[in-house]
Amino acid sequence: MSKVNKDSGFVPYVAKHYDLDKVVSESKSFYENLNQRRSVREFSDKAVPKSVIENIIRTAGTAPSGAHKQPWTFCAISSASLKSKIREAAEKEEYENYHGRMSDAWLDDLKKFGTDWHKPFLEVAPWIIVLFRKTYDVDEGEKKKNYYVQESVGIACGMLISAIHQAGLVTLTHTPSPMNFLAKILERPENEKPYLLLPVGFPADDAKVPILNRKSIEEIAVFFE
Ligand code: IYR
Repeated sequence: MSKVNKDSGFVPYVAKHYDLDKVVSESKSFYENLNQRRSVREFSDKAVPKSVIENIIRTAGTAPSGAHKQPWTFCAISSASLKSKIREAAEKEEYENYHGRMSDAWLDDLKKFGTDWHKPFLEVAPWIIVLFRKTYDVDEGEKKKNYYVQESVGIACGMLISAIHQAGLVTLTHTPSPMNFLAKILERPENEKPYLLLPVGFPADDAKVPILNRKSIEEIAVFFE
């Protein structure tokens, strides 16, 4: 018997009640769906309704978080002037990255992706989502520490990326480095630090992605039965 009194503050969990065949088929079809996801760097400028971006962010906001603090802010940007400010600042940092800040081994590892310091997707994609992590919350002027912020925000990102894919849109995990310029341009408060930038939109008609293999289950999992 649990010692925790769940008479108040709790509700029954609403289970799906799938039979085992359904559990198997759902697990397979979800894998097959997400296995189609690719990071795409070439976007169409076709508009995406704000309601779609709201749904995607709502989905990411269902992520579990340390003590349910939900330590995240999703900034969704469609303003052309803000997108071009972000592109200009990101390209400035990326130019430095590609011209001395990244090691030769790193540049070599990136060759197959065909990336360089030019980031046109930051202006072409109809939306940019910048995810901020909140190291602490401010409650009536008092700092309240959040828990497992990196883990929580990382999980929310994964769910955001999955929601984008499910909607038939594409994205890219872009980490211009250093990226504090995002906090400045978007005028975020002191407790918010940029975590990840994701352009969101439809793929360009002629978008290409590099040929990559995903590791097999044997390579990524160890079972103890
Ligand atoms: N941030 C740079 C470099 C870059 C780094 C990694 I690790 C990648 O997987 C891809 C790119 C850029 O966005 O070009």
